[in-house]
Formats: sequence, C-alpha cells, structure tokens
Amino acid sequence: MSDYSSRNGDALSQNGYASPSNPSLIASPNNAASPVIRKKLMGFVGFSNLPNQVHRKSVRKGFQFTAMVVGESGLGKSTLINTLFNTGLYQPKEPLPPSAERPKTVAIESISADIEENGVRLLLTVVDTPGFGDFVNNDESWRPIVEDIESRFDQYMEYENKVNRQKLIDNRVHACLYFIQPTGHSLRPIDIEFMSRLHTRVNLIPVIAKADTMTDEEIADFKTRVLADIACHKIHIFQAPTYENEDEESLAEAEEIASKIPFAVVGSDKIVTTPDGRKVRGRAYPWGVVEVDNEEHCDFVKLRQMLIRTYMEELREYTNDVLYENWRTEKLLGMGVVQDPTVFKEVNPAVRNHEERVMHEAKLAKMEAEMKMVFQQKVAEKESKLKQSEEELYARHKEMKEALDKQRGDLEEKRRRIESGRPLTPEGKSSTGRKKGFLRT
Ligand SMILES: Nc1nc2c(ncn2[C@@H]2O[C@H](COP(=O)(O)OP(=O)(O)OP(=O)(O)O)[C@@H](O)[C@H]2O)c(=O)[nH]1
Ligand SMILES: [Mg+2]
Repeated sequence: MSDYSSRNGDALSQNGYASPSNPSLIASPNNAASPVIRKKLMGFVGFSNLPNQVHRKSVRKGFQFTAMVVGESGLGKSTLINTLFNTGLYQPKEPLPPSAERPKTVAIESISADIEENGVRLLLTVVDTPGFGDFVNNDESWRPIVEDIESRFDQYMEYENKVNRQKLIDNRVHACLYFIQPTGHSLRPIDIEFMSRLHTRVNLIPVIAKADTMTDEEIADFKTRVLADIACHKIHIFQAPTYENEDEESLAEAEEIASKIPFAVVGSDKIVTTPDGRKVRGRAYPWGVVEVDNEEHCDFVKLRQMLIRTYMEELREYTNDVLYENWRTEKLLGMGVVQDPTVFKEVNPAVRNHEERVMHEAKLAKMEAEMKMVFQQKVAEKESKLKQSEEELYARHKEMKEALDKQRGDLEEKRRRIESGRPLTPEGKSSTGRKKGFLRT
C-alpha cells in the first residue's frame, strides 16, 4: 500500500501536480491575501481549457439577448430591427401590398428568433416600442416603456426565487437603442426626459436616426453636440469597457467603436442596385445609393458589431450586476424589506470562516478544560490511594518495628541475664536445668 502511494505521488509530481514532494505548488489556504505565485508547471494540467469548457457550456445552453428600440415615431426603429438581423425577423402580421408603407408600431411588441451561427445558439429578442411624440401631451410617454423594462426585472426576480432555477429565462432588456431625430441641433427636452428616465434601468445606446439625411460634417457636429448634452444632463450611456491586458487589435476596435457613439445609422431591408451594379442593402436616391453595410456611409456595421460581436457579454453583465441589482434593492426597500446585514455576514465566506474558527477554538478550549479536570481528578485519586497505601505501609512498618523492638528488648534482657549468670527461666534453677536451658538458647 505504501509502495503504491509513494509511486503514485512520484507520478503526480512528474506530471506537475501538487504533491507532498512538490510542496511549492500548494497554495496556502490560510493566506488569501498572499500575492499570486506565478509558477511554471512541469507538465500539462489542463485548466487552460477552462475557457473552452465555459464556452462549451454556454454554447450548449445558448445565449439570451434582448435589445429594445425607443424613439420618436417614424425614425426608422422597426426598419432598423429588420436591418440589424438581416432577416425579415419583424414581419408584419398580414402581408402588405408592395407599395405600402411600414405600419406604425402601436404597442410594445417583442419579436424573438432562435439564431445559430457556427454552432452557437442565440435567442435574440427585439422589443419594438411605439414611437412617441404623436400626442398633444407627451409628458408621460416614457412611462409604458419604463414599466415594460421593470416588469421584465420583476419576472426575472420571480424566476430567481423559484425552487428550480435550472432554466432561468432572462427576458431583461440588455440594450436600448435610443433614436435621436436628425435635427442637427441639440437634444430636445423630450429626449432628455426619456433618457433620464431610462438610464438607471437599461444600457442606453444613443443612435442618430436616418443619418442619410445629413452630410458627414453635419453628422460630426451633431454627434459632438449630442454628447455634450448627454454629459451636461448627467445621462449615463453605455461605455465600452477597456481591459488592461488587451491586445492592440482589441484596443483599437474598442476605441473605434467608442469614437462612433452616438452611432449614425441608416436602416433598410430592401436590396437595391448601385450604379456600379452591385446588389446591396440600402436606400436608392436619384443621386446615388446609401449602403447600409458600408462603413463609409453610416455606422450601422459598427453598431451591430458593438451589440453582437464585441460587447454583448458586457451589456448582459452590466444589466445583471448593476441595473438589475439596483432596481432590486430599490424595490425591496420600497416594500419595506430592510436588508439584514447579518444575512450577508453569514454569506460572507471570510467572516463565516472567522466565526467558525472562533467557535472551533472555543470548543477546543472547553475540551481542554474538561480533560484537565479529568486529569486532575485522576491525579487526586491516585494521590489519595498512594497516601492510603503509604499510611498502611507506615502502620505496618510501625507494627513490625514495635515487634522487632520488643524482640530486641527480650533478647537484651536474656543477654543480660546470661551475663550476670542468672538462670534464663525461673524453672531452670537446677544445675541440669540451667545447663539444659543454656544449651537451648
Ligand atoms: N431616410 C431614411 N428613411 C428611413 C430610414 N429608416 C426608416 N426609414 C423610413 O422611415 C419611415 C418610418 O419607418 P419605421 O421603421 O416604421 O419607423 P418607426 O420608428 O418604427 O415608427 P413608429 O413605429 O411609428 O414608431 C419608413 O418610411 C421607412 O422607410 C433611414 O435610415 N433613412
Ligand atoms: Mg415602428
């Protein structure tokens, strides 16, 4: 057995695993704050495959992503949805005659599609909202939209509270494209009102609608003004995060995307023919064709790249970790549920560890005290026993000594008698008797 384990241990250390013979690889569990030790392993362990494992798992489960479009009526929201996903994802319920205009969106509608690309599944949902600005009083037109976003949070919280959370359906809005009218001026009060209502609940991504109606210069100016307005009104729009150790290419991509916000978009799901004969998605004008997928013409490609290719995970993460969490806290506080810090204390592993250690130490101390008591008791018992036997011994010793003393006294008496020539016994007074008595002694 010992032979097996030692051989096994050697084999492990040869493979680079932590083993008793290779202790430098074992991290000290007590020292959580110790710096990360970068150690070159002597063989392939396999944790470098973790990203692939996560990837495989996510691929199997598929991704859920929900985007919403918000903005004034007629800015091309429904058109952009179709453009974005390159499909007739958003089909009118009844086929329209070819000449008919896209109908106005009259209610909040979600359209979902299960999309697969290279074996990766994406359950994509787009929430189309009716455009606002058509009513005499548009003061409260943000309300149904905010309510829709919050009801999705509500639904998610319900799922979270269910016993079986295996199939957690995430219908929360992860990104909200806010359509800005291409006025060329600054943001209008209604835009500021809308964005201020939305930014605490959703990742806001401002887009300039119908960018084909403005020249490049006008767009550049307008973008600057819109960004200044957004900053001035302290509206939080989604910021593309950058990571320290990113490669140059990713950094450049992130910068490029960030530089395009607010995205100037053109939407069209129609195929048109360019003067040089190419068939493209775009809008044909007497003076030429605006190509949706041409980065020279508009920022549509960059917007799609941001949503799907580059920042989908960040958008989902921010929605979950910040927006949803804040909403949940607000909601619970509103319901009068005050957070009980002891719950978190218990959940906090460091505090819990400490508590457990204190309890363990107290238990040990108690056991030690008990053992001490038992020991002392036993010692006392033994001592009393010893004392008793000592006393007995002493008594016996005394007895024996007394007997011996008595014997010695007798003998001395006899000797004295013999020496003084007196008969030893009163009966041995005759000469024979004396002789006899003397010989007997
Ligand atoms: N010039 C131009 N026109 C566009 C663009 N996108 C859409 N349109 C046109 O604008 C009109 C309205 O488009 P919709 O997509 O229905 O607009 P909407 O924002 O969904 O409107 P509501 O549903 O009322 O909120 C249609 O005639 C579109 O063809 C664009 O990028 N440029
Ligand atoms: Mg619409």
